[in-house]
Amino acid sequence: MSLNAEKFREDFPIFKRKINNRPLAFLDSASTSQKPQQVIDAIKDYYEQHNANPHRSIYTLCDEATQIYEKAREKVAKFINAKSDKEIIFVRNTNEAMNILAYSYAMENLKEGDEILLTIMEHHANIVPWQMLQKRGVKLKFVDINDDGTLNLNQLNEMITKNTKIVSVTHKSNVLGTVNNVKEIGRIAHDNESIFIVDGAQAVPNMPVDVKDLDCDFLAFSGHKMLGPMNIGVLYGKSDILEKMEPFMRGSDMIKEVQLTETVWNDLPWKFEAGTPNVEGAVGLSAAIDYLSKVGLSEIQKHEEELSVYAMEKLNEIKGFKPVFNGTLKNGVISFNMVGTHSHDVAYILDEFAVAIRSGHMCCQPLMRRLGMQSIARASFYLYNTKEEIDTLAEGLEKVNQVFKV
Ligand code: C6P
Repeated sequence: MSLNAEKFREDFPIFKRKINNRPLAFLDSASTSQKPQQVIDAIKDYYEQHNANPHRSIYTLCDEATQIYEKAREKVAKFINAKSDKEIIFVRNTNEAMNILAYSYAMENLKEGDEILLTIMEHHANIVPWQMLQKRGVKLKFVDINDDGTLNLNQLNEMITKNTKIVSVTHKSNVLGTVNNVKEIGRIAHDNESIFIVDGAQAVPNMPVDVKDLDCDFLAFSGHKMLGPMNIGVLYGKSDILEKMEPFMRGSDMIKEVQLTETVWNDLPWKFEAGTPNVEGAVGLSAAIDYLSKVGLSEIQKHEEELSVYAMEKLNEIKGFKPVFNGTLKNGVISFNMVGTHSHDVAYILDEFAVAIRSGHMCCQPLMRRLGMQSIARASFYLYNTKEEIDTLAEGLEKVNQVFKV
């Protein structure tokens, strides 16, 4: 293996835990990752040494809290190669980022007859916020997938029209593992003068993502899937577009001057950050980025590929194992069903072996319908996963077969 996962595991206190007297095999990082001691310590240190409400006074602690919060923003900007930290808006998660874009960009700029081009593999976070635009006669269009789970780029080319004002696509599918050619999709979108949005929730934690290289107008991602805490995420946006947008949430800290009946908005990025910010989240995300950068995103991606290849070899030998797509995709996400067994039963039985996987519709109901399925089981890998954990997954799936007499 290219990464020494055993060594990384020592940094994660949760792996000291036993579940059902067995070591934890956590194969659900696409849902949320575990947190290393370095992230936990950074948050603890912030509360023990520096806590105050940033941007609000000039005493020592307040100044430190402001510096810490804004340094975290600079770190995020460097991590995704943004032009400036003004392009980094702290949000709660990918869902919130998409809602900001739907309210602050789409509701302000789109009119009847305009179109938003999405894909059938989108997470609900990149479908549901756009649906409200239909009230004003905006049409949502969905590009299909090919038989191997890749995106049908020919169809995307055919479906984009002069009315397509927004193209919004996931970089990596949380169900299929498909990594979309977002650079090419962005080129198509921009040739058409459409705004190009990338859902980076699954890509940013697992592979190098460079917003200048992708030339996306917006990128959304969540800290909790990349070793950071919950409730901190990022909306990246090109500053010239963000400058022209109205804020979504209004209140304190996002203002320059308030009169009784009108307000002058603050500069970027604070215009989009109403109220006391999540400093603890930013601190944790910053420590998570340090950790990931030290390991290397390309190395993490390679490790996940190696585990995926190993898993597909091993699991394909098990009777009744039906991967959603048979081994063509090697991106750290293995979605499958066990013949004659509901995915929740699979997850329940695997828990006996301390194997944690996700089961259900994966917040992708339209994709599930397209695949003719109601629910699936999903194992997903990260830097701390090992081949031994996949062996335990296989052991657990044999037990599933015994219980359901397959
Ligand atoms: N997918 C999964 O188990 P939030 O919840 O806002 O942090 O992330 C939403 C989201 C958006 N886009 C993609 C591609 C995602 O995978 C997710 C989250 C998790 O697959 C939880 S539903």
